[in-house]
Amino acid sequence: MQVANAEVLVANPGRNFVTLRVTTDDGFVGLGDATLNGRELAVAAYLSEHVAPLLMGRDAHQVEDTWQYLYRGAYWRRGPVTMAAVAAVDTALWDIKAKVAGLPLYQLLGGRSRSGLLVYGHASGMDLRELFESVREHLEKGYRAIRVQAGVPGLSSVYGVASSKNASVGDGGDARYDYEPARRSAVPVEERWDTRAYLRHIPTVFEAVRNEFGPELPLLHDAHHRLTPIQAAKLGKSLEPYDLFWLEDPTPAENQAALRRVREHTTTPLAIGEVFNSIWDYRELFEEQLIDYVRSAVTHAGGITALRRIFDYASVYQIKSGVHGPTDISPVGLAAAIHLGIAIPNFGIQEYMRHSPTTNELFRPSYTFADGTLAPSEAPGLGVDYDDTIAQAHPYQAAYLPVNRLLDGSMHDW
Ligand code: EZ4
Ligand code: CO
Repeated sequence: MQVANAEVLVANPGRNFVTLRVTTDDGFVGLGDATLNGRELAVAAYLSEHVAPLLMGRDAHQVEDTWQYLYRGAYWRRGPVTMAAVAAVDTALWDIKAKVAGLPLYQLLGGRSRSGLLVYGHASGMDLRELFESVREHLEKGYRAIRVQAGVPGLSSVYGVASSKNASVGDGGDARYDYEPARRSAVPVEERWDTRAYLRHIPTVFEAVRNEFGPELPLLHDAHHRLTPIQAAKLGKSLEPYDLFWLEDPTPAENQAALRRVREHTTTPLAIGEVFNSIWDYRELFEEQLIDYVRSAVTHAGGITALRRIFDYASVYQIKSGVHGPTDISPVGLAAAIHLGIAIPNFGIQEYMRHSPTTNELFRPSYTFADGTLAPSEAPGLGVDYDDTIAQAHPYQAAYLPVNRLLDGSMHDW
C-alpha cells in the first residue's frame, strides 16, 4: 500500500487550519492536522515543498519508519514548524492504518482504558459577574472542570478573557467560549501587561469562585508563560487555599531548571508544554518531577507516535496527560488526542473549547461530548472527514495572536 498523493489543505472556517490529506494507491485516505496558529503557511510550505514529495511511493503502513525518516533524516530537526509537519504525516498514516484494519484508531493504540475523557472548558470574564455567568454556562453545558481566566483591574484586556466588547465572532460561534478570534488580526494586536496587578488580583478571583461554586469543582488557571520563577512560586503559594487542579505555564519553560525554584515553594500542581515540540523539552521536568501534567498536543509534538512516547516517559514519574485543546487545534488534531487519551494509562484531563459550527461542517468530526467527557466514535480511523466544498468557500486569511507589552512599552513574554 503506497502513498499516491499528499495534499496540503488550508482553509479558514472562522480561523485558519492546515490539514494534510494522504491518499494511498488503493484509495485509503488519512488526515493529519498541521495547524500552527499565526504561522500556518510556514508549515503548509514545509509540507508541500519538502515533505509531500518524499512521501510518494512510500509504504503507507510504515508509520514508525516514516516518523524516523522525517525526524532523524532531516539534518535540521525539531522546532514547531518541523514537528507540526511531522505530526500531520504521522496522524494521517495512523488514520489510514486504522481504516485498513476497519477499527477506530484507539483500538490500534491498545484499546479502551476508560469510558470517556474528562475535559475542562474555558470560563472567563472581565469582572466577577461576567466570570460567574460564564462558569454557570459551562456547568449547564455539562462541563465538570473549568479553567478560570479573569480581567485585571487597570488592564483594558487580558489574553484568554472574553469580554462583552470583543464578543463578535462572526462565525456563528460563541465568543464566550472562543474568546480569541475577536483578538486576531492581520497584524498582532498589542496588549498591555502588569504582573504585580495580576499577582494581587488572581487569588481574590479564585477565593470568590470557590465561595460561589464550592470546594469540589476542579478549577484550572493559565499564566501563559508570563512570570519569573519567584513570581510563579508566589502565585502557586497564594492559590493553594483554592485547591487548583493545575496552574499552567507559569514561566517560559524553555528554562527547565527554573521550575525547581517554583516547585520548592508550592504544592499547586503544574502543567507545562503546549509550546514544546519534542520529548527532549521534558527531560529535566520529568526526571526531577517538576511538573504534574503534560500539555503537548498531537499536532505540535510530532504526532501520535511521538506524543505516546512522551506519555510513556511521563508515566515513569507519575506525570499525567493534560493535552492542549484550543480551537486552533483542528477537529483532526482533537480526534487524534481523543483516541490516544482513551487508550493511555496515565490520562489526566483534556482541554476542550468547542469548535465553531462552520469548522465542524468542514471536518465532520464524529467524537461526542456528553456529561463533561469526550469520547471517540466507533468509525474506522480518526472518524473525521474533510469537505472540500466548504473549505473552498472559506479561504485562508492572515491572522496573528496578540503580542504582549509591559506598561512602559517593553516587550514581555507572551
Ligand atoms: O494560547 O492555543 O491553554 N491554552 C492556551 C491557548 C493558546 C493558543 C495559542 O495558539 O494557552 O489559548
Ligand atoms: Co495554555
